[in-house]
Amino acid sequence: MKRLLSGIQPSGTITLGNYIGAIKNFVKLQNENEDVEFFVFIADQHAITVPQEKLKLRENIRSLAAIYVACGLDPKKVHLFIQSEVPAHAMLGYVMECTAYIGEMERMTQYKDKKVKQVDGVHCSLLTYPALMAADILLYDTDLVPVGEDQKQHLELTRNLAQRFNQKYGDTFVVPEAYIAKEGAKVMSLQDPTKKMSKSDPNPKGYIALLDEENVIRKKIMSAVTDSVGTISYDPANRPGISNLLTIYDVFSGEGIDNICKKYDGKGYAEFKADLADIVVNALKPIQERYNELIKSEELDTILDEGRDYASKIAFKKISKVYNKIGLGRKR
Ligand code: ATP
Ligand code: LTN
Repeated sequence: MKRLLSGIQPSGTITLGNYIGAIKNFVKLQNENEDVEFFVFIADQHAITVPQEKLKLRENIRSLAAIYVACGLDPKKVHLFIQSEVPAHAMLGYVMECTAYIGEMERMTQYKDKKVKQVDGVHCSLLTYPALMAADILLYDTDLVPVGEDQKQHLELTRNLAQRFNQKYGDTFVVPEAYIAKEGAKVMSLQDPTKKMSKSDPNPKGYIALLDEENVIRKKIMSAVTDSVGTISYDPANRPGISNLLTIYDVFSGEGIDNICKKYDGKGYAEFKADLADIVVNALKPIQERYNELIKSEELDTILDEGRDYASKIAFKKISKVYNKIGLGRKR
C-alpha cells in the first residue's frame, strides 16, 4: 500500500492557487486510488516561521480544516490532522536540522523570497523550514507528495536528507517523490502575473480566496492585470496575465484551452472575464455552503481528533526508531 501526504500552512485565507495547485489534486488522488493511505495536515508550525497573530492563527487553522472537508476530502479516506498536535513532527524536524547543512538551506528560493519581506527580523526557523517539512514527510514513510510547482525544491532536499540519513544509519526512511499536476501547478497573482498567487500577499486583489464573496470575486477578476494586445490567446511567457486566466477558466470548465481561445475569437477581455467570474463563482458556491455548515460543527473536531490519534501512533513509532538509530537517550 502506498502512502501519500501533503500539508498547507494556515498562514492566511486559502486561495484559488492553493485549491488548484494542491487541494483539488488531493481530492482527485483520494478518489482515484483505492489502495493508498493518505495524510493531509494543517502545517501550523510552518506558519509561525513568520509573525502570526494568535487569534487569527487559531481561526485560520480551523478554517483550513473546514476547507479541506468542504472541498471534498473525505475523512473516511484521508487522515486529517493538525501538525502541532503530533509532537513527533518537531522532534524529527530537529533531527533533520542535524542532518542538513546550512548551505543547502540557504539555497532554497522560498527562503530567499520570504527573507527579504521580513520587516522585524528573520527567524531562524524560516531558514530551517525545509528540515521540518522533510520531517513531516519522512515520519510516515510517504511515497508520494502532491504539491504545487513551488515546493519541488523542498522535495528534492527532503530526498537528499532521507538518503543521507539512510546511508549513515541504515535503512530508516522511504525516499519520497513529488507529485506535481501539469495543469495549474503555478497559478499566478491577478495583479502581477509574473509572481505566484499567494495567500500572504498583502494586496488581496492579487488572489481570490475560496471564501471570497461573489461580488468580491467578480471585482477581482474584472480588475485582473492582462496586457494591451486585446485578444484571448495562450502564451504564458509573453502574455502571463491572460494565460493565467485561461488556465483558471480551463480548470473549472474542463473545456480545454484551445477550445476556450476559439470560443472567444474576436471577443474582448471584458466578456471573457465576466464569463470567467461566473464560472469561478459557481464552482465555489457549493464549497462555501459546505464550509459554513462545517466551521462551527463538532464533526470537525471529531475528524481532527481521529486524525491526530492515528497519525500520532505512526509518527511516534518512527521517531523512536530514529532515536535508537542515532543513539539518543536510552535504548527503548
Ligand atoms: P504563503 O503565501 O503563506 O507562503 P502559499 O499561498 O504560497 O502560502 P502554501 O501553504 O505555501 O501556500 O502552499 C500550500 C500548497 O499550495 C502547496 O502545495 C503549494 O505548492 C500550493 N500552492 C501555493 N500557491 C500556489 C499557486 N499560486 N499555484 C499553485 N499551487 C500553489
Ligand atoms: N511547505 C509547504 C507546506 C508543507 C508541506 C509539508 C507540503 C509543510 N510540510 C509536507 C507537503 C508535505 C508549502 O506549501 N509551503
